[in-house]
Amino acid sequence: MNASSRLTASFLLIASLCVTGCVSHEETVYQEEPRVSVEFENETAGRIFYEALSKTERRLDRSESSTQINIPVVFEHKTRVVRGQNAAFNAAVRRCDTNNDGRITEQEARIFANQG
Ligand SMILES: [Ca+2]
Repeated sequence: MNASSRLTASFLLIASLCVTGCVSHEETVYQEEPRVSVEFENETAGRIFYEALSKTERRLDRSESSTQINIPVVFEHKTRVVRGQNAAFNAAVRRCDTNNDGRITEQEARIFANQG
């Protein structure tokens, strides 16, 4: 095989990879984390917090991120990360418990609920 034939063979190999869809890989990763422990000042604080959390979850459906790596022509890799409900709960607690004392007061819950 001479140099010209090798070049032609390489070109045909790359072209056939492109025509057949190249190398593609797609994966979904589910991430769950333990719930942080938190206490509420009173029942009203808990109710306001959980109502606001449930509105947020309905609006966002589920936390999800996506990463896509493409090396043109030859390789494609997609990763989709789906975060579990505990992650949404923990993020809400971090936002709501503004002084980070592990206790959500009625005032903190009302502020969190009004942030939407
Ligand atoms: Ca607090």
